[in-house]
Amino acid sequence: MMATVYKSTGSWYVVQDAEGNVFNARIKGKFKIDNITSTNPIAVGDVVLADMENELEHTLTITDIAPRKNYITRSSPHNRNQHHIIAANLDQSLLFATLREPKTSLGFIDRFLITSEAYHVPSIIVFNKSDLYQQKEQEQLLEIREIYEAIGYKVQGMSIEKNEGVEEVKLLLKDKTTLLSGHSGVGKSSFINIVFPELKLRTQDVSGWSGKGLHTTTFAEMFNLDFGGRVIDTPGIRELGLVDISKQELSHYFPEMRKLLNDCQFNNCMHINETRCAIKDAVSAGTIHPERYYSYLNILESITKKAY
Ligand SMILES: Nc1nc2c(ncn2[C@@H]2O[C@H](COP(=O)(O)OP(=O)(O)OP(=O)(O)O)[C@@H](O)[C@H]2O)c(=O)[nH]1
Ligand SMILES: [Mg+2]
Ligand SMILES: [Zn+2]
Repeated sequence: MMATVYKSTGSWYVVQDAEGNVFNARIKGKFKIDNITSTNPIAVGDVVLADMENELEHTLTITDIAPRKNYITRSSPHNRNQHHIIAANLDQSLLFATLREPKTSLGFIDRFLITSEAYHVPSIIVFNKSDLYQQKEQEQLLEIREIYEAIGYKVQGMSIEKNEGVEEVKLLLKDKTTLLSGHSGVGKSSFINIVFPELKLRTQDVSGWSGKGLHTTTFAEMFNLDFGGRVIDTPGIRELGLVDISKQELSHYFPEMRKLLNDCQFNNCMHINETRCAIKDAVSAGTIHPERYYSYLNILESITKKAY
């Protein structure tokens, strides 16, 4: 039988068949997938082949995994060779960000967007907790919206607390498999709880937030939407290590740079100090935002370090 993975808690997986029957499943033997070395062989969203192990106990044995349409991994900031597959077979990802409690940096947002571009998963940025934004943050949000919408990313404001923008975000989920991602404490599980009031997932107060150590959600889990589609709650990401992106490739994952790359004088231009560089010209002309170029240089530097 075929089944889809809804949750992984280590050696056991919670899976559903096409009729929505739920089973606990585990792997027998070893299989290697997609030539990637990951800490987890199977992830939420994977489609697997399975045999009945015990009918009374509703357990299955997973025998194989179907080819993935795509997947998103993260590497540990401490061990970049260790990849963890966050989820597979996604239609889109919603990056939850906040400008207060905790503040999401533009650098983090860019790293996330680049990872999604590299894995061909379209992303949308959702700024939650807008009820906490003072004038300063409201102005920041306008500026951020301008930066990202100019590149082609949708930016949506939301306050779960005040129930503003929530319906708009729900509409984005219809008939799609959506990954919710972002730092710990930005409100991913709170959002799921609004969409599925019967679930009552654990969420946690971030007053006196130190930004460290607290992770309320510990395993990724997928839920079926009654209006069509599926949504995946994930544990917060503290720092996003970039996976398998070379220095030469990096600018391809900035959509506003990608379309100019043919105009650089050198086809191996890194857009740092080369002459007749279309990217640097665009930064000077204001068509590429300096913050994005700054992110580009920052990420380039982190890739350089990785090589040693
Ligand atoms: N003021 C305000 N607080 C919110 C809002 N949305 C969520 N929160 C609060 O933020 C805190 C963290 O929310 P969670 O939903 O647990 O965050 P999470 O993203 O799931 O965190 P992890 O599971 O650790 O990744 C909770 O105390 C929520 O009540 C909002 O729109 N405004
Ligand atoms: Mg959570
Ligand atoms: Zn260039």
